[in-house]
Amino acid sequence: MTQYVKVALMGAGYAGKSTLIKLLTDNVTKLKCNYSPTVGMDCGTITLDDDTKISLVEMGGQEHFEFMWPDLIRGSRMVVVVTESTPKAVLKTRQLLEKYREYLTGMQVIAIANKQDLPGSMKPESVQDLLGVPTYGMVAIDPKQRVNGYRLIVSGLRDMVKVAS
Ligand SMILES: Nc1nc2c(ncn2[C@@H]2O[C@H](COP(=O)(O)OP(=O)(O)OP(=O)(O)O)[C@@H](O)[C@H]2O)c(=O)[nH]1
Ligand SMILES: [Mg+2]
Repeated sequence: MTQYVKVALMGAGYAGKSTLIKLLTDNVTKLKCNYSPTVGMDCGTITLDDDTKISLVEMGGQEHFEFMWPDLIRGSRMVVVVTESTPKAVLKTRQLLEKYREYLTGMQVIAIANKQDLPGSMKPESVQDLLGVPTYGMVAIDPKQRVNGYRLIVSGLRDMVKVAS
């Protein structure tokens, strides 16, 4: 029977969660750049092997959807916090992590410092210093980053699911 491993994507609106889901689940060569806020939630699936799939669940980042986050986080093996990489956005993300900390207990949490292509981006190491969780740089609109993104998620789960990486 197929085992589904739930991975929740958390972060403020406009951070790049939907774009990351598209990058990892659709085999497209060009990612559209128009912004349409996720209403409530969105999801995508990554197939690891015949027996294992990862369900990526995006929690809509607009403030009025935040009330759904505790329910959407529940049952996740890992939570990926996606943030824009401007100092202002990272501080906002830090506040969100603080606010939802109790729901993240016992879960593996990593962060993605997205939009590294934009000028003035903080380096992933500096973002990590502020967020206090392992942080990796990303450009989710760049299809060349697909393997990188895939690796981040799969290696974060490595000790829980047996996968060939
Ligand atoms: N320059 C740049 N733009 C990006 C990158 N990733 C995403 N974007 C753009 O940022 C905007 C917001 O991306 P979304 O993926 O919709 O953001 P989201 O986190 O899903 O937002 P909500 O659904 O409201 O929570 C879109 O216009 C994307 O094209 C990136 O790495 N670089
Ligand atoms: Mg979205």
